[in-house]
Amino acid sequence: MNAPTQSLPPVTLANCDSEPIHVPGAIQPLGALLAFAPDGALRYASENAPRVLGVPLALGIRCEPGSLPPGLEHYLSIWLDSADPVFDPLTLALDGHTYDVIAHRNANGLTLIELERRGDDAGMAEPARIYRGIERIRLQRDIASLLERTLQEVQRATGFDRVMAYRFHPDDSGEIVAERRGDATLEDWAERRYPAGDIPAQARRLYTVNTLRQIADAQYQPVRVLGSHGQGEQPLDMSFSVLRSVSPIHLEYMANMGVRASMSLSLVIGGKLWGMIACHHHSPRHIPYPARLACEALAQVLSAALANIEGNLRAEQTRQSAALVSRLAERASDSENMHLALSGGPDTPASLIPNDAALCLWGNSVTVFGGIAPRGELAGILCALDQSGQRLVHTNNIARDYPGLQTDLVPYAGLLACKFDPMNNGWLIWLRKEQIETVVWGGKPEKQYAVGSLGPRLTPRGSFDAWREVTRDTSSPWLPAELEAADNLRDELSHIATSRAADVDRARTALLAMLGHDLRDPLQSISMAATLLSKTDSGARMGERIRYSSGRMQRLISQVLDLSRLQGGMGLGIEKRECRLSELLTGLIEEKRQAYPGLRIEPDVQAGLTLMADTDRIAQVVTNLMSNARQHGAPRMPIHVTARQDGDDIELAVTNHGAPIPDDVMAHLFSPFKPESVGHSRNRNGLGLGLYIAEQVVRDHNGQIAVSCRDGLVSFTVILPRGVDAPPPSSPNSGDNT
Ligand code: BLA
Repeated sequence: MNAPTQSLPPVTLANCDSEPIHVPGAIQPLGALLAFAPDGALRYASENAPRVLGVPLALGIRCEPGSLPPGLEHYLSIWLDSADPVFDPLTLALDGHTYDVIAHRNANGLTLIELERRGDDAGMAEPARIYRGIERIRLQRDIASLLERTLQEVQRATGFDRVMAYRFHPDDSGEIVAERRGDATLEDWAERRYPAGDIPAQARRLYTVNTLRQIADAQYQPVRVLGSHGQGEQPLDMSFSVLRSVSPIHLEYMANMGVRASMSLSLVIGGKLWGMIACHHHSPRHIPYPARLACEALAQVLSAALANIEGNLRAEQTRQSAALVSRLAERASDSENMHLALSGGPDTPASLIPNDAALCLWGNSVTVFGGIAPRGELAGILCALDQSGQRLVHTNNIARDYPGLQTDLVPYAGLLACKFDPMNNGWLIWLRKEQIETVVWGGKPEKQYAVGSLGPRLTPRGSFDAWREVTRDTSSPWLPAELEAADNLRDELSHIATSRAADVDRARTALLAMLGHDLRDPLQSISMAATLLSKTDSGARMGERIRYSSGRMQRLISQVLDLSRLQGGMGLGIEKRECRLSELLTGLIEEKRQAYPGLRIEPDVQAGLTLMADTDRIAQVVTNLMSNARQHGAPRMPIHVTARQDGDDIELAVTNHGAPIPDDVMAHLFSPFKPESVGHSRNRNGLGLGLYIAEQVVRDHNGQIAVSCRDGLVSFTVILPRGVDAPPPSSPNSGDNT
């Protein structure tokens, strides 16, 4: 017989997830294995098969009639003819030993027959007794008692020293969620966490389809499985074999823990490994096949019950979170203030999703519903969230995904945020700590574990350290249902915010129109009366002041009126005629000088500039730019007003000396409503509408307005097309150069 040759790299800690554990080329020495081709030729046999069966065997040919034990020969022909891949087990007496004969057809169409010798079954229950446990498991109503009861049944059935329920987290790490120890001196392992790599991906895949395995003695000597074809032959696929030899890495792990025997049962829900029932024994322990099958049945009943409970829990959770979302939405629509709405009741957004802190940012203030607020400035957090350009932002590793936010969000590692009100910077935020902080490592003094040739990684302590390493800086992940709940709340609140914004908008437009129309008339009268008053001796000064103030007020009202027209979509009603720009500028500069004696204005205006434009509106733009330059420019420094023709355009600039405009002010310079926090100094003298309207005027002239800050100068530049019908500039000598 030839040993199948496999030129695979040696298995190490680094590559163990690519170890092909389904084709180990060996079995555990509990019995023997034979594999037959569909034509009945013996293709593989374990090296010990001739001894176990007491007959000589030749690979590559059919067994001689009468050479196999009679029962086996009979069933072999039935199995070879059967279309089903799973065959009934039988027992066989060979050489004074009882064997369980377990047969199945593998993925390559080979019929595998395994003979497993019965061991000493002291301390193990009869299968019938084990099956009765199914009824007791079924009576349990919640996950904890289901697990507890199943562990109890499995321990009674098998007598293992330790029986654990091992549950996978969404990141594939595992946690011991329940445990029964047969010996009071054993350490308590409940709640311990293990990294995903302790059960590598290929093992999980295998365990999802093959739900039962045992290692009767981890110090076994594997028995080789030999094939008929020699070199280049495919190794035998033993995915569903009961005697399959297991990974040497896992054997070392067991040795380091002092565990001599194990059995594990998969808990599979919806095709996914939910967890395992894992059993340990500190001396060799071989569970007879019928008892293992019965345990597997318990695990399957448990899986079905878990699936049922989890399905109900999920449905209940969805129902509760929908109810909570609608309660919060109701409160929000009854209140003007999101903070009061969301915090003013028994439940808050913190109740929606498990978190270590939950906050609401809205209108530049914050409510913390639970936990402690993160360390950083809200403005920075808002800014980074906005930059994401998303309405739902989530990560379980802030340091990796939003490094800019990491220090601001200390002490948190996980972030789920959603934007529900863009007008008011409204964000709901849930935060989670690093997982490691919420997990305890046993706490009891560690027993000394052995360390094998692969180093300390393969010990429970090494495992925990590895888990800590892979979960550093990460929180538990945000589950799909949690993201959906957050998005539902965001959706509801954002509808409310949008419809409120629409109401506010309508009210504002009405107010603006009222201000514009109704206040203009009385102001006109005041202004006229002031003119009369200023002509009398005694009232001259008072009259001037009233006239000045009412003049300013009239300008402000005009702006408000313009705004209401713009917001109402009516436009500014621009009427273009020939506009003599050079003369207009001269006049406006003169007016400014008279109003502010001592103000230095240095014009450099090309003579005779004309364009097609609304002269009053252009005057409004220039006046606004000069007023800004006067208010914000460095005192006693000149204001430069320049105008020149540039091809078909006219370029007009108003420049003052002064510090650059800060970025936050710059961002809202041309918008009608500035955020409360910025631009106080700029708005001191008015509504801050001037530049907004100026930009609209310029835009209505198909022009552009831009600002630049450099070399200690702040410069507003307006480019206006001259318009096709405008006459060419008059000769340079014909106008007076201001
Ligand atoms: C398999 N690893 C397993 C199994 C378990 C664990 C339960 C199933 C086999 C069995 O039933 O014994 C892990 N067992 C644990 C853990 C505890 C436990 C976490 O009792 C905690 C109490 N294992 C590693 C590392 C590697 C590794 C680092 O720890 C690889 C780098 C490999 N584990 C590994 C492999 C298997 C395995 C390859 C498959 C064994 C097989 O079926 O052939």
